[in-house]
Amino acid sequence: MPTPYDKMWNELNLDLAAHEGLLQVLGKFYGDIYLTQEGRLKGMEYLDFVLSEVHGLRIKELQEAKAQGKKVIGTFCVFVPEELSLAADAIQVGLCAGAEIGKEAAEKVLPRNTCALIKSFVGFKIARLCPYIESCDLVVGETTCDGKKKAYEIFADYAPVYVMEIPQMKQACDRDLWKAEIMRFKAELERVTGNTITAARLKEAIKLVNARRAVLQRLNRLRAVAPAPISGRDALLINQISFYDDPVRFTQKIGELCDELEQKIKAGQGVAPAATPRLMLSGCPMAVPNWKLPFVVESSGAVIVGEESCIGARNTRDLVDESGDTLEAMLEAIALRYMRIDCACFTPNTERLEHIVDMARDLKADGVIHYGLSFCQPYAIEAFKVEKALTAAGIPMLSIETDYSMEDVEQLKTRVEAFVEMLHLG
Ligand code: BJ8
Repeated sequence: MPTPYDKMWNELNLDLAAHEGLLQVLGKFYGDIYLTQEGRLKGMEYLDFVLSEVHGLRIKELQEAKAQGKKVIGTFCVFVPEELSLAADAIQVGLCAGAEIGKEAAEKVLPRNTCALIKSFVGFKIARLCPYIESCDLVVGETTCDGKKKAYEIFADYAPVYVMEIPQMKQACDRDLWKAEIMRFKAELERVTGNTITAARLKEAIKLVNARRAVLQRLNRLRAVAPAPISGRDALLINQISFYDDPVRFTQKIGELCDELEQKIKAGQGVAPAATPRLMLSGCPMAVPNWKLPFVVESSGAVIVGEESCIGARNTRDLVDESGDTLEAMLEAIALRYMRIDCACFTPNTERLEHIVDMARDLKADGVIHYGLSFCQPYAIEAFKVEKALTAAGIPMLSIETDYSMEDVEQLKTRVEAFVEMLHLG
């Protein structure tokens, strides 16, 4: 079916037939998983709209900004400091990588036993499916897990790629390396955009990104209330959209949604009865449109009250200190803030264990589901330590490994239902 965006997608060199297939699957999936929920917040209409225009209006906005000389920077990891991109007057978008559709293309250049997230971003590019990737003037990779690190070498055959070196430990020498990487990224952004990052621009950017984190922190705090005022599916969607929507507009809209949530809480209204088991998810990020596990959980008699993930609290927990006024002080504050990210690529990574237990307690979670993408070693191995820490805290955990296919939905449902049943009995 022709759309008003066909010309734009064509100019972006998308494979129009395959892209239409992707949009159809996305629309059907969204309808089944999201629009079937009852009593949703009015504020979710904005998110429904943004999602319905995910490859339309937002891409048009990016193209208009590009026509005015702005550059678009794409990322796959929360380590890439958006503050610097904004201070260079660029737009940073998180590239999603949550769909299976480019898998076949990806498996021509990657081993089959690669995690679904990596296959997805490589497949999206090779199969020409993603207008965000095609809009990017630079894609920033990072040396987190081995799979991603090596996949960027392949990806670089198809797109302009720049790779940041992320330390794997958190000692003084690692902090020095990271600070040097921030400076190197700053220079690269200045080269790509032709703009100089000044103290005034960086200050403004720090405030902007902090404001978006703060509103997501507010949302997370409201989810600690029982009965849960918002579904886990909707909260995940909000976090997913935070990666590509305009930051000012998004922050305002989510602020309004939080006001609405407060009203619901005052009225004692929840999305599920008060006795519904409250579960927290922990582990690998769930990129758009990876809504499989939240759907399975919330159709198994539980409600999700938090995500310990990079598309969740791991990305919003820490703000950049806003007190610095010089460029040097602000760059230092950015380096410090990002070094606090507790990705499983770090060793040791004890902060993550502490964060998970604290978060589960704060959210009054009855149990935790640890989510790992198949073939993701960092999170799969760390899951054993997570379980030990949670068991010591008296919080049950279920470990799930899966990918983006729908083949195991029934099997997952059986396991989640048994876990929920066990929580009821306990
Ligand atoms: S900071 S979690 S966004 S790296 S799932 S590709 S780890 S094999 S996504 Fe991540 Fe940055 Fe860390 Fe966060 Fe590798 Fe695992 Fe795949 Fe992963």
